[in-house]
Amino acid sequence: MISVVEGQALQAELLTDKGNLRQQLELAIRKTPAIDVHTHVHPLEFDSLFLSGIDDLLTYHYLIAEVFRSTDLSHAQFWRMTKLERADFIWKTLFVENTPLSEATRGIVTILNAFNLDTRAENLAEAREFFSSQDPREHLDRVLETACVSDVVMTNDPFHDQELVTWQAGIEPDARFHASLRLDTLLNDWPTAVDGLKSQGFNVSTTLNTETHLEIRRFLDKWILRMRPVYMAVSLPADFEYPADDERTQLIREVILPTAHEHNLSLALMMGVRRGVNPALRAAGDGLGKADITALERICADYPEAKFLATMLSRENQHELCVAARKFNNLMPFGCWWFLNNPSIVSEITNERLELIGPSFVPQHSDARVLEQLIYKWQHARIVITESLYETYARLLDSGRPVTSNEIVRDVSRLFAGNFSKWVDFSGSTTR
Ligand code: RAT
Ligand code: ZN
Repeated sequence: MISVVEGQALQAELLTDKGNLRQQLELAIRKTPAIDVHTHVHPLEFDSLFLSGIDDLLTYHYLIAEVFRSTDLSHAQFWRMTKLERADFIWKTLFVENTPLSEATRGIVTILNAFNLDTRAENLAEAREFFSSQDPREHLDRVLETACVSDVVMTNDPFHDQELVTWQAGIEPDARFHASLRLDTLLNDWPTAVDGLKSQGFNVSTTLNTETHLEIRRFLDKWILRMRPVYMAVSLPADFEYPADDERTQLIREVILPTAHEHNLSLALMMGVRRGVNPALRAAGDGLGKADITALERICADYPEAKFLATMLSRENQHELCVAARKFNNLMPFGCWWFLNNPSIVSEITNERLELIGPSFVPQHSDARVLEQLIYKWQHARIVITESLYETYARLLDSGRPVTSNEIVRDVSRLFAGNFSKWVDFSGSTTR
């Protein structure tokens, strides 16, 4: 048995052999629990918002978009099907009649494999039987453990009916799940927000005057008290401008940032989405566009006391996001979002970030919507991040500076949890 002192000495040993370096890194990455900083997963307490099992997995909007690449079926015919029929159809089309080469299809394979289910099955009978026979709570624990995720941040828009009903019923979510207060309706769809605010009893007018600002503030205070979010967030279109002569800028300046300041909350800016590029695809119909980095730079410069998390959807924005983070230390880049969450691009972005800002970023979030997606999204992310870090440490070694296992553990913990928890002042599930 190794004594504590000997163990410490071992961990402090310089890793001058690349094989050993890789081994220690793989171990650290496998064992370090991640905080999943942005998902759409909900715990069981949220009833119909809790998605799990093969039918929810196969009807993920990433796969719905892909199935139309390999069928002549019309959108209308597809939407007339029940959820189970859609899942059968997607399985048959993308997994039986075609090889699941894309990232989203491979994700399903990874999940089935994690549960020892047949990845080449002709139909979904075995998978359905497996998922329906699981005890939901034990299954949730098993998924989080397999994914090695300690904490999950949800997306919670208080204008969303089902969210509203659940929170108003006074639920206490599973302690590993944390809210993020999503501001999309408020900042991107002001007319709908006005109706929603009125129906929740807030006295707002369409014109943004002082009284309306105060009422929105009261609305945010109420929801912050109820949800105890770890940050506030908004997804922004590719043509987002700041400052601009519009409601969004006014709301950000007069209401959102003062609220963030008062409650010590970061604001996550998720830039570059183009909603409804093909409405026939419904939730699968969103696209992307290159956003204007100067909007992000200006907001960071205008509010040096505020803290911003930022992710951008276009590959073309990634390098400038790193450069912006070098200029503004109130800016934390996070994740490889949505259409970027593919090994080739995650690898490129992670390398770029390591080269430009060292270990001072949050490399990935899952964006999972269905519980078991946590398994594939994190397994795939860990493989790519391992490669990027390995190459980085190996280059450092070649330059004459070996690292120790302790340093590897420190870096991986920072990347997978520490950077985020420090940024948002988050104490995690253990202390709630
Ligand atoms: O990745 C996704 O599932 C997208 O549909 C969006 O939800 C996106 O991540 C967002 O948060 O707006
Ligand atoms: Zn998302």
